[in-house]
Formats: sequence, C-alpha cells, structure tokens
Amino acid sequence: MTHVNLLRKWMYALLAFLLVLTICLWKETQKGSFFTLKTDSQGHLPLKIWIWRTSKLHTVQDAAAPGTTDAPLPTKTVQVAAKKNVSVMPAIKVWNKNSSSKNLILRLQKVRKNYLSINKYHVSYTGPKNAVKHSPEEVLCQLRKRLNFQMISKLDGPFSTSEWEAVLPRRNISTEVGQLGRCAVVSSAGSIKSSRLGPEIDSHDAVLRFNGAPTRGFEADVGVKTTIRLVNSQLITVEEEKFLTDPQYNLGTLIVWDPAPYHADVYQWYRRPDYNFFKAYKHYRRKYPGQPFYILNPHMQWQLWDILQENAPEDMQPNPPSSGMLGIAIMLNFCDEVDVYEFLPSKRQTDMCHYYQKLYDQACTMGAYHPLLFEKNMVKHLNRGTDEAIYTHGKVTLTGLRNVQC
Ligand code: NCC
Repeated sequence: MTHVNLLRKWMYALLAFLLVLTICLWKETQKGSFFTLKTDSQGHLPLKIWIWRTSKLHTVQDAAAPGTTDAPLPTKTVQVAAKKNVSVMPAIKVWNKNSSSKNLILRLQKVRKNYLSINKYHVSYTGPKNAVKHSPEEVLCQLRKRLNFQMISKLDGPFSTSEWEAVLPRRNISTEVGQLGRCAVVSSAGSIKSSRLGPEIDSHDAVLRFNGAPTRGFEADVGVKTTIRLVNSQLITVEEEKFLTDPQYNLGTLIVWDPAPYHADVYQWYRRPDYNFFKAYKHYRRKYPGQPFYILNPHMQWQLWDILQENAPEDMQPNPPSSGMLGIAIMLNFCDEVDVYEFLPSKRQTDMCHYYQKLYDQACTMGAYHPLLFEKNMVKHLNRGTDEAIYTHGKVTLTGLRNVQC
C-alpha cells in the first residue's frame, strides 16, 4: 500500500514537471516575431522571416566575447518560413548592420586601435558621430550631395603640364561611361567561389571588378563582363602585380585611386602619394592610349570616409575606405540600380581572402587597414533586397543616386 502511494506521488510530481516544461517552452516561442520580407528583384513571393530574440540563437553570432580569438563574424541568425506559424528551418545568418568592433577577433580589434593611434593620414574629423540614426534614404542623400566623383583632369594644378595633358583621357568619365541601368559590383571575396553567379552577374548592363581579380578560369562564379576595373595605386606600382603586362587589365575602363592625407590638396598629394604610381600610369597610357584610364580625385575617398564615420557607432580606422566601398559609390553614381555580390558574406562565408588565391585571413572580410566593418554596416543598412538574397547570393541591391529624392 505504501508502495502504491509513493508511486502515485511520483506520478503527480512528474505530471507537474511536464506541465511546467510545456508552459516554459510555449513562452519561449512567443519571444520571436514574424515580419514580412519585401519581394526580391525577381518578384518572388514575400516570405515570412522569423527573428529569434532569445539570446541563445542570434547572440551567438552577434556578440563575440572579447578575448576570444575565434569570434564568429557579426551576423544575425534569422529563420525563413514559407507560412506563418509554421516552425521553420533552416536558420540563416546574414550581416548585422549594427556590428561593432567588439565583434572582431582580438587581433583585428588591436589592429584597429593601432591604426587609430598612428593616424597616418592626419585625419581630424569634427563632424557628428552617429548622433542621429539616418534612414537609408537620408544616407543615400548624403552620398548624392557630398560625394564629388571627379577624376583628375588637366585643370588640376600639377596635372596642367603638356606632359600630363598628353596622357590624361580627353573625354570626361561621365561621357565615357554614360548613364547605366542595372549594374553589378563583384567583390573579390573567397566566398564567391562555387557560387555559380557568373551568368547572373553578366546579365547586368555593366560590371565593376577590383584590382587583380580575374575572370579567366572563374567564369562560372564571377562572369566575364568587365566594364570598369577599379585598382589601387599599390597594384599598378608593384612590379610583381604585372599590371603593365597582364592582358586582363586591357578590358573596359580603368580607374586608379591612391590614399592621400586627409587635408591634402592635389599639389601636396602629388608630391607625396602613398604609392608613387604616376610613372606606371603614364607608361600604361602610352602603351594602351585607346583604353580609358582615369585617376580618381583623392578628395572623394575622404568625403566617403566622413559619411561612413558620421553613420558609424564608434571611431573607424582613420584610413581610406576599401576599393570595394569606393567602387560601390562610383557605381551608385553611374547606375539606376546596383547589385553588389559577396561584399556582405553569403552562406559560403569563408576566411579565404580571394576567390583566386589560397590565402586565409579574416582581415580581408572584416577589415584591418580599411574600415570594412563599418562599410559593410552601411551597405546592409542601404540594402533594399532581401536577407535571403544575401544569404544565398551574397547579394545586396542598392538604389542609384540619381533615383534618390533628396
Ligand atoms: O583584396 P582586395 O582589396 O583587392 O579586394 C577588393 C575588394 O573586395 C572586398 N573584399 C575582398 C575580400 C574579402 N574577403 N572581402 C571583401 O569584402 C573589399 O571591399 C575589397 O576592397 C583594396 O581595397 O584595394 C584591397 O586591395 C588589396 C591588394 O592591394 C590588391 O588586391 C592588390 O594586390 C589589399 N591587400 C593587401 O594589401 C595585402 C587589401 O587590403 C585591400
């Protein structure tokens, strides 16, 4: 009899425990919320996206504990569902637009701090810092109003010699490139490897690529079309890069940029460029006079940096934006709409720096010298495509500046 009573007591306790457990689980599921995603450019039906507010899921990626060296990239975990109220899979991770330097691995946090103390370009930014959270439209207006997309011309001080006049392109770049419709910007990230995005990239009216990023041998993933190639001054100066001899550079329009001191005028920069690329530039122009090749006015990089800093939650590396961010801004100026590929990492995210090299370093994606983290936050903020497109294609879609109502 005593045994039966004891068993009954145990049964009641077990039932009570199961009841409490069920209530807890139910409460946990109520912490998430559904919201409707926009249709993507192909007009796919809206999906419902499930954002977990519980710490367990997205903070695993959101807040890398300081002190860890294997901190994951600052992404947000979201879950995609076909129908409301269906418990849905799989979880997807996309760039978190509020990423901070705390999300970086320790080494990159230190590198950022070092650059802040060195301040090589004598940056003295006095503008606002994240004072107001600007809407995507407001940020696009900042870009439209404050960026001067001019290339160096014979009217620019030290370039007004007959020698320079003979090598600088005669046509201005807007006439050369014209007004473009749908454009693609292809980041050089390793995560574009095996993407099979080539045909989609080539379907754009114009494609911008960077530095030595090849198409040959990678056609299926990155396409073949090259309308503009933006190169840094290091690439054209350093002999090992083979800029003067590699035929891949003979396609489309070339633009070179060089980091200048923050307050330098064109004369000061001309006297002391970061890389003395002028000789190589003249050499290339004489060798290939028929190919348009421009020098980006160095003021633009700092105008863009200022806007990035204004919208960033903390101090950025006082170094110029990456070629990637400069190229995005340039295409926003020429195009109605810009699709950027693998600037924000997709599901193929990897520490492999480039799709064309076996070199592994998280700095290539997260930034060391360049303030890439903050560039990516801004691009995510401006994205009018879907999180799903970032996850599957590494693709963000941005509105061209001439289509912005300011
Ligand atoms: O690597 P890089 O850039 O040529 O890449 C072009 C742009 O793609 C984006 N990117 C790249 C790799 C990656 N894993 N994630 C990315 O988002 C970035 O926006 C990047 O700007 C440069 O910005 O010019 C840079 O150039 C290289 C290098 O000088 C050239 O490739 C020429 O060899 C720099 N690397 C070194 O100096 C070692 C790199 O820091 C920046």
